[in-house]
Amino acid sequence: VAERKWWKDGVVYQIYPASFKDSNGDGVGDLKGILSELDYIRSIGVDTIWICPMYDSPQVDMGYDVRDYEKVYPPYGTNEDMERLIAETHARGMRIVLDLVVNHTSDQHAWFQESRSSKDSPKRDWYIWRPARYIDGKRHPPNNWLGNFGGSVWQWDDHTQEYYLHLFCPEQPDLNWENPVTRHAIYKSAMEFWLERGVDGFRVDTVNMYSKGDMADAPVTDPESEWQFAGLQYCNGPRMREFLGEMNEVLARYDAMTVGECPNTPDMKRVVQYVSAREKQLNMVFQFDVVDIGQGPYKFQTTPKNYTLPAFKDAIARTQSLLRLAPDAWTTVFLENHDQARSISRFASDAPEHRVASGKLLALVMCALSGTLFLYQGQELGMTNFPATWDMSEYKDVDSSNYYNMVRQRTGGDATRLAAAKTSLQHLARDHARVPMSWSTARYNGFSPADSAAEPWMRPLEDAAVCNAEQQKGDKGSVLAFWKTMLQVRRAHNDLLVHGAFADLDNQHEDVFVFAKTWRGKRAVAVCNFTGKTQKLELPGSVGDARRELLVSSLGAGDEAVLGAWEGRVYLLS
Ligand code: TEU
Repeated sequence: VAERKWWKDGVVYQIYPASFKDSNGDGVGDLKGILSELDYIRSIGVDTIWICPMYDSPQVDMGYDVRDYEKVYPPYGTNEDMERLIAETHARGMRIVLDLVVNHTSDQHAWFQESRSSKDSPKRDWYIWRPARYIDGKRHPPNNWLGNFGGSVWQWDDHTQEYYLHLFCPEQPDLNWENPVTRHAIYKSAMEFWLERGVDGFRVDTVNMYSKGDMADAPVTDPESEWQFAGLQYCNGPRMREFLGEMNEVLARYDAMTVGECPNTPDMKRVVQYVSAREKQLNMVFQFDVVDIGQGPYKFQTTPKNYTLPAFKDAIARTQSLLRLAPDAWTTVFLENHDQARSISRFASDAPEHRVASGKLLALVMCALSGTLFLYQGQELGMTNFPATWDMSEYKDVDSSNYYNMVRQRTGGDATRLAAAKTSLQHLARDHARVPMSWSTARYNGFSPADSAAEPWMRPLEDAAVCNAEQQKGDKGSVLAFWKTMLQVRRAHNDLLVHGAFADLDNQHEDVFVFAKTWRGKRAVAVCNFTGKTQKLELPGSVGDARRELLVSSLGAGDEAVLGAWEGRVYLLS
């Protein structure tokens, strides 16, 4: 039997510091802002907070480019503010985890500055430097890999006449995990420094990219481009097990929890190796199955129509299957984070008449699934993507602008192709998760003080009148109120809902998601209408014949035989 751990039954609330709450009116969220809302966070019913990178950074990729692991980014506050946040979180009986970003640093990090200073620098080998390939006398990078933000993963350095590797922006050079001295410096500076100050664990960024294998050319899948998708090569390389085992020894000394980000891993056996307790690697991972639905091989090369409910069910079934594949493995439940568009807009309906029901339906689905649950700021309010009417200047993310510029370049500025690119961004861009939280109907939606010196760094949504925290706190029919209800239901039926076995009961149904949860003798069934029309309640034979008792409905009392638009229900069976 699997061991019970706090983080298994936990519910984690993810905070994006720049966009959560601005206490001092500079237009950027900060640690004091987070402190001021800890009671709000706790009132939702979560027990752990995860803070996205708050480290000193030039912010080329919103803090995922760390200049100094041991220092807080000054606009967010000071190290003292951070220590206070840790203490105040603990004082409320909650835990706090940080983002661990150690696949790469900023190019401004002292380590990289030294590394690039000369080929003889003692830190040269802390990053991944390679000579050029010359073909017909012309200089080429060492391989054809496509970066996560477009373009080559190699950047030419004039000063020392070599290329360095960067799987993300050129300003995010990859650390060389092959070097044991580098690894130990990482553990000390990025991990132990904060573990000593009391943090309870880490969300581990791009954790499966540390070991890059032989770095051979990737197969050509995009003949239009010089750079080819290589995610299956630079993820899950041959030394991952060894690196994570070593990292785990540090974490174990502090009994720290880990959740690793695990893209490009279709092989479930590989996932099991990361999260099975006896392997001593990570506690759990974020698989990308659900959030990648409907995306093209190159993320934005897709249309909003690519999504189907059976694909959503399959993706959920895959992540839920971890509990069945290994009794000591664990999984996660999430539909949003700072890299994803809003779930109501992607998986349900953000039309004004369906938005609240959609938000509640997704809350019900998530709370009925097994694994550690992750809730992203604003999701508890039913925040949606920003509207199509906003123009390109409102997109601040490097991922979005690089894609748009690439399309412009490739098509010579073709208006139709550019319009399609913008439609895709409207559907999938990371920016939608990064707009300021809607706290109230005050100026700037209460994100910044009304008399702020500066405008918020991203444009606040215009719909705060229908969606803000202050109003929802007092409204029993709100998405927020339903999240609170569902988290209570989840806790009250912890075995069944958090630890139970999942079964998709009607995989091909295009409109309704019916799934069962079982734990020892207990059984529940969730039935969820993923359309804006009513549906006859139909339960498959195995559960249809059982005696059922309504545990919760996302719409409240209605006609038992008919599911309302975007309604979800959970029944207990006996
Ligand atoms: O994301 C890594 C990742 O694999 C992606 O989901 C990435 O955002 C996507 O490929 C872009 O289209 C992590 C962080 O969550 C992300 O915010 C950072 O930008 C990235 O690592 C680099 O540190």
